[in-house]
Amino acid sequence: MAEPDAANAAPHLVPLPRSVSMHPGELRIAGAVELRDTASAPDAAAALKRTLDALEIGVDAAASVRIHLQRFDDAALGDEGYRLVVGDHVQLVARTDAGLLHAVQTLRQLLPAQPQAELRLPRLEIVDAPAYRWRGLSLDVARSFLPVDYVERTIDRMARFKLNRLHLHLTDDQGWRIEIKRWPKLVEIGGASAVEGGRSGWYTQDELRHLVAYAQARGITIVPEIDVPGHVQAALASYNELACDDEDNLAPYSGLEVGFSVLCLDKPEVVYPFVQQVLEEVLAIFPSREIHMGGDEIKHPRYAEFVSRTAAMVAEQGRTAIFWEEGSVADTAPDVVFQFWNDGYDIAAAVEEGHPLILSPCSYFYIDHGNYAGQPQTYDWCRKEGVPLARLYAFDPTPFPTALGIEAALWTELVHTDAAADNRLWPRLAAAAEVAWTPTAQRRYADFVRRMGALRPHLDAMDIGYHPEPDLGWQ
Ligand code: TNX
Repeated sequence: MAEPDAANAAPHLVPLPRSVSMHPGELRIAGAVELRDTASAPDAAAALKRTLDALEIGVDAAASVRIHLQRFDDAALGDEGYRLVVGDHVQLVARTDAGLLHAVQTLRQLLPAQPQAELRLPRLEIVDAPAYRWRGLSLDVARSFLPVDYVERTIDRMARFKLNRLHLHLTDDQGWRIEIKRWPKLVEIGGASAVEGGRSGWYTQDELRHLVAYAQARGITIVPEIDVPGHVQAALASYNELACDDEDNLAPYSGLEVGFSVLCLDKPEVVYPFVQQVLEEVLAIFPSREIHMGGDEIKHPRYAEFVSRTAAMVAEQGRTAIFWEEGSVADTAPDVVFQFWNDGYDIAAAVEEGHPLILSPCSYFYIDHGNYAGQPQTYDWCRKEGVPLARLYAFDPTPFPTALGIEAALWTELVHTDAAADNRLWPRLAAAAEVAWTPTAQRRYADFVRRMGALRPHLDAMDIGYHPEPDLGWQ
């Protein structure tokens, strides 16, 4: 039994909240709770209901413990911040539904992973808000397809750690995964290929709309990527006229090489209407303000012109383009976002011009690299020792003044099953979430190890096939 006036030990939460004040005693919940004010925050209310269902806690207006979801316009909380108080009742306060969703996720981590006859919550007050507004995962569904149910599960798991952007790399040389009604062969032909040993397949527009809504209800924006003008062999194999006329290699591709295919930039009358029409259908599915247009790993005299025109096309539709860092050689409006991925790339000029950055330096965030040196079926081109948990956690975004945040990337040339994806993603994605949420000055790896180690039953309850990380005592 807890001493009645002893303060509680700090709880195991990832990402680490901005401030936690422990109070003496516990709040006990047996059987049911009363819910208040759920109309003002429908997504958070639904997330709370899912949490209660998972723990077999009923909702009963006569229950002695009340959980109160409250929208309150406290500017200090920002767009995603929240306050959580456990006293005689539980109070969750935020300005937005998104903030309340995060409060629910914190409450979820305070509760046990599995149902228990009596639940105990430490009395405390948490005030929390993220350091960065972009806390992302990029999933390559093009090299090897990931089915809808796996994407759903990944969304649920991301939400648990307050990640808020899922970037889907929908097209590449080895596959085209998004139905485009005006260009049906993109999926008929381009959706039928995959990297050697990988999965083929594609999403219908209805499936993608479903995923957008599913993610949105969990506080996550899906950011689509159509990778142009390179990485397009699947598109060229589907519509040969997108290639230059002297191009003889137009077969579907299942190899590992990058940087060989390109839309024929000398046929602007073919290429730009294609990009425009694809973009129109993409925008009708994805409400995300930012739309990723790729632009990586291609050398062509008309590359910069292509990036400028594509960025303008996206802007005309009221959205903002993202390109991989190479796009920064082009002349673009200062709000165009670049995704930094080669640790050594000179991005300084773009930063100087005020371009926002998404930080994915490969030696920290390319989690197709091993959890440990030499892990089978992992790349090591960026860092031969792989990207161990401690390495990823040590990343410091603060030297990048225009950073929106960070994004971990799972490329799937060598990741062909849900189980392999789980193994590469977890627990490293939880560390990425903390890098993006918690200011660097507040983070300590040893403390993360203690908290994350204690959350293992939560990962088990979510059925995550995580890497048994020795640093966390999980071997
Ligand atoms: C680099 S990151 C790539 C991808 C590969 C990845 C493998 C980037 C913009 N291009 O095409 O899948 O490395 O680690």
